[in-house]
Amino acid sequence: MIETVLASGSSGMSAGISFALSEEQSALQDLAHEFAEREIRPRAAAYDASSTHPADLIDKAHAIGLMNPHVPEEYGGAGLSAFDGMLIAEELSWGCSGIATSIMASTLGPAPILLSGTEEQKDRWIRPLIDAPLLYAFALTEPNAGSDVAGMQTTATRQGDDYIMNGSKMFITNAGHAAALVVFASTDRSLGQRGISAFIVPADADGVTVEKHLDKMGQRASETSAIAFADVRIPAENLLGREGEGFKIAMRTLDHTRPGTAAGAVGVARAAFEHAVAYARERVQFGQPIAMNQGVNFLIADMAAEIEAARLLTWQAAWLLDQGRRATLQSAYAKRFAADTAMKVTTDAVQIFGGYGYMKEYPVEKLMRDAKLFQIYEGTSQIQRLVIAREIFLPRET
Ligand code: COS
Repeated sequence: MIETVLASGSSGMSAGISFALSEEQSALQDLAHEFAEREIRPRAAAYDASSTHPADLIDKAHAIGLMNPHVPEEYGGAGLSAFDGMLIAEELSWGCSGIATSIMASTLGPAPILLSGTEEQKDRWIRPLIDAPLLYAFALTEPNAGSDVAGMQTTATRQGDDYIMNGSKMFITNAGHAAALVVFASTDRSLGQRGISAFIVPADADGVTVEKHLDKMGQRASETSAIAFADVRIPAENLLGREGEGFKIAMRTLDHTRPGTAAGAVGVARAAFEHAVAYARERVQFGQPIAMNQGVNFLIADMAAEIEAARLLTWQAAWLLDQGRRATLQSAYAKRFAADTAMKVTTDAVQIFGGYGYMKEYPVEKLMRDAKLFQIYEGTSQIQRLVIAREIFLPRET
């Protein structure tokens, strides 16, 4: 009976969900947008061309509080919500997703410490992130173990009060500029994923070698490198969680960070959409703006609807995380849909620009290159589908 349903709610039927930002959230969004517009956009093309690490912009982002916004107040941070993080990620990525990745990867690196670290570990490793623009890298992928995390070959062998790490990692964002790395390694290879453990490794430890950064297609302002570990001695106190919990720590971390990556994809798609709309209005062919052609404006209409849908999925995943609920399924929905949307929208934006769109002189060429990486890092679009299918057919406890 509808009367029973109505009687059960004390604050009215519309309470509990809202798409309106609070005043503080609008101000945060404005802060991130202005930073993207004034600081990031004017430098994006140069960083893309030179493929160098945007240290100056990282320093500025840190100075105004846009780095590591989720660090709780007890460790000196702003304690912003996952939802707030979506607002920042979309705006920074609207400015340039390569520069945004350099800034936002500073959230991925410390995330396992925040999720699984002891009080002492958080005090030692998280607090300094607020005082200085330190970067921590997240080192999971290996040359022969990308999607198949459990297939990793890096080992950490207990020796007295230490672990000795040997192996290598691949495609590690900010590795060459990191103060520390959260590294996943097998402490017992016979146990497969249940033998993986997570360690905090100071980047200057003996035996850690960061290779030259890799020459990428897109997001070139974000440096990506391979790392080698040769008999690296790590104190046992740097183990995160217990031995064998590393795989689950990695998966929980990605549940928390994939929505932010999805929000970054939304930012890239939105930038391409805005350029495409402006161009379709001004480009005249056959005596009228090309926006008058259904072939063009249907592309624009699909872009607009899909960007909104992608944003709402990221907001939903963030909302669940802020409720302290498991968001594996919704994070995968958001990452899969937003990444594929960014690829489609940027490709269509190039199409609308025609020959000019294929030229480096116009902004959509870069956006299309940048978009591709969203379908690959933090789990490919195929891995997101695998996670979604598993959650449908083999749902785990919330
Ligand atoms: N949160 C907590 N625990 C999780 C989890 C999650 N999101 N997902 C899986 N687990 C747990 C499972 O419950 C299972 O626990 P038990 O051993 O106690 O049963 C364990 O982890 C293994 O899970 P599963 O069987 O699903 O692991 P698989 O190796 O078959 O598959 C995939 C895992 C493929 C989903 C995983 O390897 C993955 O996400 N790969 C992509 C990695 C990635 O994103 N790389 C990008 C680089 S990081 S920038």
